Amino acid sequence: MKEYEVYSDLRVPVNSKIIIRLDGRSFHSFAKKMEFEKPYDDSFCDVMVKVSKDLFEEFSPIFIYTFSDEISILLDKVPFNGRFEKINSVMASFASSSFTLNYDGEFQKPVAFDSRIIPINDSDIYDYFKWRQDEAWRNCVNGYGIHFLKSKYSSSEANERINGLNLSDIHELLFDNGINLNDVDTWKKRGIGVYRKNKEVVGFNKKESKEQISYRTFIHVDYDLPIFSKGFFNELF
Ligand SMILES: Nc1nc2c(ncn2[C@@H]2O[C@H](COP(=O)(O)OP(=O)(O)OP(=O)(O)O)[C@@H](O)[C@H]2O)c(=O)[nH]1
Ligand SMILES: [Mg+2]
Repeated sequence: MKEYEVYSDLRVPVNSKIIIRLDGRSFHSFAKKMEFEKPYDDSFCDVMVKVSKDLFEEFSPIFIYTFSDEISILLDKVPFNGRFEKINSVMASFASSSFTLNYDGEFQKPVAFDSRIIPINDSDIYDYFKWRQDEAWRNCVNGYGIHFLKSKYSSSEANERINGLNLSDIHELLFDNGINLNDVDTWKKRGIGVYRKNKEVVGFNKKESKEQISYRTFIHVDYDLPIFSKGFFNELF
């Protein structure tokens, strides 16, 4: 019967870096049911960060980037010998379990994440994350825009109105109504990064009777990401 497992030979090239992107399934309805704050729910964001940290501890990636209901994981070593089905199913189920363990509310039904694999050249890593960060920004402007319009108009009229506006129109509309996106938390505009950082530790060298500085790495959650540049990624690896 083993021959019926027709996708089991599908492999990711093991000599390249890969990005795995996870995305919450039907989180629009989940957010509605759970009455998440709009446009941003701090406790939901906390859970997504906890899931990202659990993924970081388990799979030791170089970088994790999260906004809204998605998580991108950059790995320099391809896990599970590149077995496509294994990577996608383990990553998605690990994220779903972590979400369930870290979430405080009562579930009406199980949550799920989908997973996709993107083999990536070093030279494309910046472009990938810039693409996702631009999406985080669009999400932010649209999120504040629709939230504002729904406070003034019916849901259908608000949707109609926002469809006729581009990002700078929405920015201006919000500004004219006392909402300055420059004052919004950086993580809402640029997403959140998880990566290793060095910490200076001052110890005492008994033999030489003097203070000694060493470095330890720790997992840093960056709520204050810069707008991504190539330099940001050059420093990570
Ligand atoms: N209220 C609220 N909703 C959020 C927040 N973050 C994410 N969401 C919801 O999650 C959705 C994520 O978008 P998508 O992934 O495109 O939509 P989805 O419903 O998850 O659909 P699939 O991913 O295709 O299954 C957004 O449209 C929002 O409705 C939040 O902080 N507050
Ligand atoms: Mg989703």
